[in-house]
Amino acid sequence: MKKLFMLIVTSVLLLGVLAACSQGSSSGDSQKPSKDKEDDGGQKKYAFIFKNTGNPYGEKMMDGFEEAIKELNGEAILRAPDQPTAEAQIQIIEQLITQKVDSITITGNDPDALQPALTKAMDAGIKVISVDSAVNAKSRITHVNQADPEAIGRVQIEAISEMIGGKGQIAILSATSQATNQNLWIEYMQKELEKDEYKDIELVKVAYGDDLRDKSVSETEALLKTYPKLKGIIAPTTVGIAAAGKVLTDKGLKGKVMLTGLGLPSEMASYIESGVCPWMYLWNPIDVGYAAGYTASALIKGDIEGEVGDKFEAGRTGAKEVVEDGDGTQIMLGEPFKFEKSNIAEWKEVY
Ligand code: RAM
Repeated sequence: MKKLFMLIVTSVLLLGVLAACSQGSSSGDSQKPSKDKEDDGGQKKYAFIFKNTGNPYGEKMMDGFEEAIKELNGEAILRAPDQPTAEAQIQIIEQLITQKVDSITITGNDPDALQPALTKAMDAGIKVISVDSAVNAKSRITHVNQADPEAIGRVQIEAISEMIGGKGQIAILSATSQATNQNLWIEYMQKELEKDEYKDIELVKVAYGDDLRDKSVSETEALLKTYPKLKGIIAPTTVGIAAAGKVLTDKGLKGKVMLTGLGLPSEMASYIESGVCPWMYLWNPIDVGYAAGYTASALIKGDIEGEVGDKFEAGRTGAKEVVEDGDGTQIMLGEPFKFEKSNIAEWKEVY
């Protein structure tokens, strides 16, 4: 009996030692992007960093991201600095590394300046992706792109040209001068403008409202003052286009200075209905944030590596595939959608 008792005690002790050893090895691996980490059953921490606070577009994107993370039983950590700068985002990245999040999804305020901080995050095993405004290919595993940038640039030039009868001065009211998404779209606008059919259109200025409402208002006012013959404004930013819509309305310039660009239907409905902005474009920011959440999860689970040809299911937004993007990769979501008088009432309730 005593022998049996000793055997049980020894076995229990041995099992305890084995369990302690295996726990030790898995916690030692917890910084590495290994399979062990995703199998540990703990709730994953998914961080999202937008450009800056106070932008309803960013809030919609974060709503979609949070919705996806809830479906995935994870914890969503939603952050945005007060100002749309790279420095402010770097501080947040550093905090998230210390917090040991499992993924960071970032809308970059600069293509290159975040590279050291994001590389540090990836070295710590954090899955880093960009969405909406890309960081360079070395700073991320992949990028979630809302719509084809060439199409985004082209449709805005086609629109303003039609609105002003193919002739006259136009200006662009952008976000920050470092914003990768706006800069890429503007590049495609400039390429489009080289076509012969636009030879009578002159792009006089690219102004930067920094996605801040007041600055976008004062930049619009400055454009109108400096270029009294201005015929049209393209604002490829939801903050900029709403500010320009207000200025043109307040100054009674409807029909004199035409407005188009990328806007949130909920913010732009009255200007579309009044004719200040006859039509504009966007995509569904809720779906963009949602698909980004599923992309981060597929990386954490090891379902994809972010390489060309990788495929995964992004919840209600369906099957996705990783494709090429210059020297990196991306997931392309769709085409820009046109909002006009006939459909704005329906969409202004959605986002
Ligand atoms: C603003 C932001 C965002 C952009 C939209 C169209 O809200 O700059 O990054 O995608 O506009």
